[in-house]
Amino acid sequence: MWAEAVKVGLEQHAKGDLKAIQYGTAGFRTDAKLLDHVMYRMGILAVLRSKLKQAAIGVMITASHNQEKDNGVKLVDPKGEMLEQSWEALATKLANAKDDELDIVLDEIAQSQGIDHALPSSVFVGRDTRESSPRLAQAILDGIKAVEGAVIDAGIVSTPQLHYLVVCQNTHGQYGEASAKGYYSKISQAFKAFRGSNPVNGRYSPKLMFDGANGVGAQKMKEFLTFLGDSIQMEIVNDGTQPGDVLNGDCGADFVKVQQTSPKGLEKTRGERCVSVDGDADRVMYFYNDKESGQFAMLDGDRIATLVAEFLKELLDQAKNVPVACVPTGVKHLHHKAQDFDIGVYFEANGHGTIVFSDAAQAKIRDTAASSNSIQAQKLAHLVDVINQTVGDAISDMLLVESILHAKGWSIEDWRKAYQDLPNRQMKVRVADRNVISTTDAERQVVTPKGLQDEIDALVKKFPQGRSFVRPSGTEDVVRVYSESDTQDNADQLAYEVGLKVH
Ligand code: 16G
Ligand code: ZN
Repeated sequence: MWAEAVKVGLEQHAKGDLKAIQYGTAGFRTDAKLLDHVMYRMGILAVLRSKLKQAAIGVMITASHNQEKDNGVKLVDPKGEMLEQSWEALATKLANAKDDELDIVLDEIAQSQGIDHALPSSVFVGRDTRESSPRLAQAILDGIKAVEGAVIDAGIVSTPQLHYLVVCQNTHGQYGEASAKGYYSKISQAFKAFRGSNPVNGRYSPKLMFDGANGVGAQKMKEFLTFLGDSIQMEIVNDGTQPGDVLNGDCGADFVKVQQTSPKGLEKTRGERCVSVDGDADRVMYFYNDKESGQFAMLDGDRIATLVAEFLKELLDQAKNVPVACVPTGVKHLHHKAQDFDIGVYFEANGHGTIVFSDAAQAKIRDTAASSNSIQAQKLAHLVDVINQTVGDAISDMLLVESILHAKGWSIEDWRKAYQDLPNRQMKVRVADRNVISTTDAERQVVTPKGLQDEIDALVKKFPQGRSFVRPSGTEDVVRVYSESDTQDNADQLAYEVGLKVH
């Protein structure tokens, strides 16, 4: 059964004595040199998953905002979701199997999952612009071929484009046409229909500066612009075409968020609305430098979430409060929870997020838009199609924000003035073992070590409007401390004092 898989594995994609690796929050991610055998095996695993689900599966090669020398791989489930958690363990097991025990582990997986080998399969493979990505893509294709799976090579795509392709394929075109052209035309048509013929409105101007992180986002944005016509006037920097351009090097959404400063090429902007995306274009960050003072101001995922939620509330003409829910850190938890609502809006502060509509809500919006003269219903129906509901999508999210700012006639300063954040601080604390800290209540209460939560509570009480949370990171060997208070000094002091307790 697995003779070919073992043979090709041994001869071309051997693991040898490389150390074990884990399927983490966002798939496997490490130095690209260590990933060849992992890719090969994930190609095989994707075929098995496709047979089990009787649907197309996606495999994306990217290390997102990590440095160029890293790479990674994540599997995309049939509805566009991240790989089901129970399979993360299978992926880890397969990736770490000895070369000559590949058949044993594959048998175990196939039998425990009841996979019928006679069934057909289909796997979409996409990759970002990293130098290592074509070679790693080939390893995945070799894996798929070794178990006679069927592959659709999507080439260079953004992560959200790959999710979109998988969903379109599995819904037989109901979500859109499963091609790059299908993606661009669906979103751009909805964007133009929502906006109407006048690109200017009030203090909103269609001029926008775009930082492509020297990655796939820049390439895809350029393709997108040919569909958007003059509804947007964009200047792209960090497009990866200039000598010395480095993926995520002093640019991109993560750089802007973490450094709280403008990326390379946009430092000298004054007042212009600027946007940064990350290395696989699933995160977006807005910012500007003040016209007069040049002071940097950022509008992150929190700002996008509130902008969108408020606007949807207005469109729906509901005076009621918007219910809020909390989940542990990580996109997969957010996406899942958002699906409990008719309309679920979620964004991480880092700029990853989207809006999901239930089937019933979607049907109602479309019916009302078609059967009544309600301009609001028609606007909402267009907006639904601007959104890539399958996963956080930097470019689709950007067009959503642009739509709302245009509708409100807002400049980026108007947006920032919508509310004032409490001063806050995020801090990393290095500890011997981050797992001694465990939490509950969506990571807002510490359970162990015993007594730590009481100490945090006591400190928080000393600070006006104080709040502080502590949790182990899911991606680094550190503990994260968050604090807020009435002034920046107080927020910093609170974080510092809580940090001391964590040590
Ligand atoms: C990963 C997650 C992100 C989460 C972050 C938390 C995906 C695609 N990304 O980047 O959602 O916010 O990890 O990392 O799932 P932390 O626990 O180290 O703060
Ligand atoms: Zn990313």
